[in-house]
Amino acid sequence: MGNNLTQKILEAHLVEGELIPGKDIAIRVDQTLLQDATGTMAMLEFMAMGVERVKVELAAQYIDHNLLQTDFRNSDDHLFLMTAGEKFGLHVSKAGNGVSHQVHLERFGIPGKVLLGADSHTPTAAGLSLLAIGAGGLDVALAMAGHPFHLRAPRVMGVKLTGALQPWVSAKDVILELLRRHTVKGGVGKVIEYYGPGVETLSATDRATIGNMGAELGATSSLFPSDHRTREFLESQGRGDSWLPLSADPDATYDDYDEIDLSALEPLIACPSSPDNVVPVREVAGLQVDQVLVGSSVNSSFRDLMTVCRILDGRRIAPHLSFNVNPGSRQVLENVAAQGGVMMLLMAGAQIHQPGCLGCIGMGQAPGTNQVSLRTFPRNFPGRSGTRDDKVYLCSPETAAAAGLFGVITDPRKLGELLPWPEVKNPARYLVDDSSIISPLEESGEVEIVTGPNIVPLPEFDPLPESLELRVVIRVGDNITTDHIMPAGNKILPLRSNIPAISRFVFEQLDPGFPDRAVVTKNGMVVGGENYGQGSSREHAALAPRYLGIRAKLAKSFARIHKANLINFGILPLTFKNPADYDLLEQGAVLRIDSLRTLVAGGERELPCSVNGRQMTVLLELTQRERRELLAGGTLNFVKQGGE
Ligand code: MIC
Repeated sequence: MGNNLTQKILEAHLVEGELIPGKDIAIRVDQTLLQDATGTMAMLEFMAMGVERVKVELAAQYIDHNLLQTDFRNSDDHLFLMTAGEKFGLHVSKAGNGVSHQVHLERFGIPGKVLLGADSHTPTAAGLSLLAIGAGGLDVALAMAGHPFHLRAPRVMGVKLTGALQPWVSAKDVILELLRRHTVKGGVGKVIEYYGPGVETLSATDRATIGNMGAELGATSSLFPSDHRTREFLESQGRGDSWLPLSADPDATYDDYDEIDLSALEPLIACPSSPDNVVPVREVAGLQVDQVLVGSSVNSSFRDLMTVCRILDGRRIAPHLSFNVNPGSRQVLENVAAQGGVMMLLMAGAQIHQPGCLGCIGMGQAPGTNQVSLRTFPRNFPGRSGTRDDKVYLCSPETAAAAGLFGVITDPRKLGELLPWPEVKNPARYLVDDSSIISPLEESGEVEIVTGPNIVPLPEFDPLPESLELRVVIRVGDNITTDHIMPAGNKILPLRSNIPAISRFVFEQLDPGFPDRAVVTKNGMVVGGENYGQGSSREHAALAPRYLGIRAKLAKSFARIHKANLINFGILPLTFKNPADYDLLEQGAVLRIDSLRTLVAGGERELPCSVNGRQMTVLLELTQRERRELLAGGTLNFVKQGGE
């Protein structure tokens, strides 16, 4: 029986454990990715480890999130990251050079490598056949310091692609179809591996689109074979020598199967306010649109932007509508400009922004009250745009452009009445300019790290106590996102390196009284439903609640990265043995666990406890290593005490 590609890459990187789904394994990391919003904290964590230089083949630091300089803070943080990057041997991509995911594809990705990134959309690198995994900043800092990455061996879901996409249908529709079928928790614990004859009809950046939003399925990663399309992209970047062919064995098997006939797909759209709320575009056609945003984290490649340019060429954006373009990188913008695309956008009435994440993380571009916003972004969680009760739809660049012209949601196939399908070919050789990437210095001993007042030292956390009396500070429902727990946006993102300040915003949208109540409670607990903590990799969604005194989260199930972040910062990630107990644990209820350290150290899965005096059982499903981290009060304490 042959191996699938995920197994092959994991096997080649395995340093501990066996590749049996669900079992703890550790893998060697070749490349790391930090962006500025998660990177300041990750860099502080790396510095706390006392390592002189990064120990991976390639470490990249991108400045792409905190691009609005409304005061000194973001600028100070960027200087901190640039000087720390020089000191420790990272490549630093400066503000304005583009979104980490797109730039990493262009300049650094190498097929078959393992990439660990402090951003849940790191699997965009699936476009170049990297096994790319999103993780909390501390896990990435550990990898930079030479530690392996620990995870549960994933199940591998093989998705067979057949046929070819029809005109006006594109890669975004493929991943929206998977979200429609499998929901935002359907990929938890899995790598989604694509195979079959339809794969070669997709370019590297099409594959990147699909990999990016695999994060919305909750998947550990997504993977494509490395073939002639991969080579074509690397050659167009002047990096053809990085190519190598990679694929599953012909007789490979998978743990789960699915199949998509690309020819049968139609344009799809995710309705407010979840990426899996997917319907055919025609079902919501006619709804007035106020704002369109193309680009950012996903669908910001040359092909995507140039497709929009060609559709808008010689036409005008509907008068009431604001149409915005956020290029994925400076390189994309330069190449679009070289082919006349910038003029097409300007003459059509579009606004062109600097390359970067921008509205995708709520850094500007918020829609107005009751406005409908169509975005090619990966996420439309409630309020993430910066506007409460927002109405954000996620769609392909083709659907976005159609709405731009008609002013209402429109099936892009209707564009066929105006113009022939503009099949955009990627340049055989992109214009490449790396002057906005600062390469590591050979000798960095003299470099001084500049730390502005916005960089506040990491809080210290105490070890797990022998017993805990935990009061429920908030009880929430299913699919709570990290945007609910620790919102982003222009006001809060600049506080990512200042835990005391950012903790004031925990659960801001759902319950602004949460931080004060948590502090008064001292040993607090959060109760949640299914898939608690889905979405971003931001470790602040664990770190800030921990700072406020939250010691446990009890949920029906957890999203992968959030659970790892909870352990990293010494928060017990408990699940219900009997999900009906959820009803007993309303706000104010008290759960008591005795002999906690002994139970945790002894590897007990079932923890007996009492709620308001009544007996019940909660589950702690952790590996021995994770248990030791929790006992130490978190992973940083564990590592400082010599833990491996
Ligand atoms: C996101 O989509 O939420 C982001 C921006 O990519 C985040 C990173 C962050 O919170 O800084 C992510 O998913 O990890």
